[in-house]
Amino acid sequence: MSQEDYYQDVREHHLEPLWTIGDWFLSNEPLRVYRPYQWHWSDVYPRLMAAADHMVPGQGGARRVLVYAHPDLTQTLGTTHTLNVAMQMILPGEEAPAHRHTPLAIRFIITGQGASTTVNGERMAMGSGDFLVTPRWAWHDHRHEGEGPMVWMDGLDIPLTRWMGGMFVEPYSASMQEESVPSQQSAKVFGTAGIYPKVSEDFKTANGSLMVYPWEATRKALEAVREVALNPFDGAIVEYRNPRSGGPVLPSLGATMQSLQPRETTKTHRHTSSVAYYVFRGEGCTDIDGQMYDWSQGDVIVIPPWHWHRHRNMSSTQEALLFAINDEPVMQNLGLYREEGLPSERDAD
Ligand code: 1HN
Repeated sequence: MSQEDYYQDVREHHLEPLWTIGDWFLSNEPLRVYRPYQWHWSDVYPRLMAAADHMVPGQGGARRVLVYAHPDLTQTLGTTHTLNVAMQMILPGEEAPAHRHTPLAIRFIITGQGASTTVNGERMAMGSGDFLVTPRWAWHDHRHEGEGPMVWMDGLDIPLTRWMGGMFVEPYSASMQEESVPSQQSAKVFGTAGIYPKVSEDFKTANGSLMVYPWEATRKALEAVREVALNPFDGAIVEYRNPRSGGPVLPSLGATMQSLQPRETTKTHRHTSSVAYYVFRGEGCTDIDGQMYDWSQGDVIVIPPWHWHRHRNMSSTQEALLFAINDEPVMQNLGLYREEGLPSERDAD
């Protein structure tokens, strides 16, 4: 058989000779399959408000949500290759009906007062800066009994769930859930940071662990960390964790809040996890592989795996607060997490 015939014959049988594939298959480091990307709040906010003219939750769709769909990830509508950022808006009197899905979710509350989310019968109030958890396959609905629009960021692992073949969704038997446990039950049981309840293994709550992390607690933790333990790559940073397990807040999604002091510049690093930042407060810029992304309040910025990056707070007076979701728990669990600082900065001040 000639050389040419051999290769044709092998490929006709859907076999690929490894020696011909090239370096992308076993690349010596992660390939760049999608770019860093930024969404500006000035582009998102008016379109989110205008969505009120086009849909009402529960009528022709369950949620008034704009999904951040990365232009390089059109097949999944992912924001990163594993995660989605989405922005949700609900108006006074509206109800976003109960459903459950296998993608897990977190919510980071941006503006408004008087809305609540019920997760498996546990109702939680939502206030600016609060962080709420919706585990996989948990019933959840949202309602707004206050005034003015309520806006929050959703973070979900939809692209990961889809590629893993685990996507399921189910509507609830009624429009909204009944409250089946005291409201904020998880915060009452698990909400005292560092002092863990010594509950028995079969202790029953609606959701098993802490479901709402109020802004006041996050802010206090950040301030304490800022005084004693700055991270060279992230400034003062705290991680949302599951107080029952001590592990990440959800099995495939990590979340952090960080504070950059006026004019603070972090050192450069890269890691195999992907991250989507949401600028909660302040103005600054992030250098991603030598390209500058200027950000201000409300912007979302994606850092794909293994891209060098550093942050800078551009204000000389105001603290910058960056909320972020990441897929580090997935990478840690698969033994694929790696992180390194830029060698040239390693011993420099
Ligand atoms: C969803 O079900 C919610 O339940 C929020 O609040 C955002 C984004 C994409 C798909 C489903 C919610 C979502 C979502």
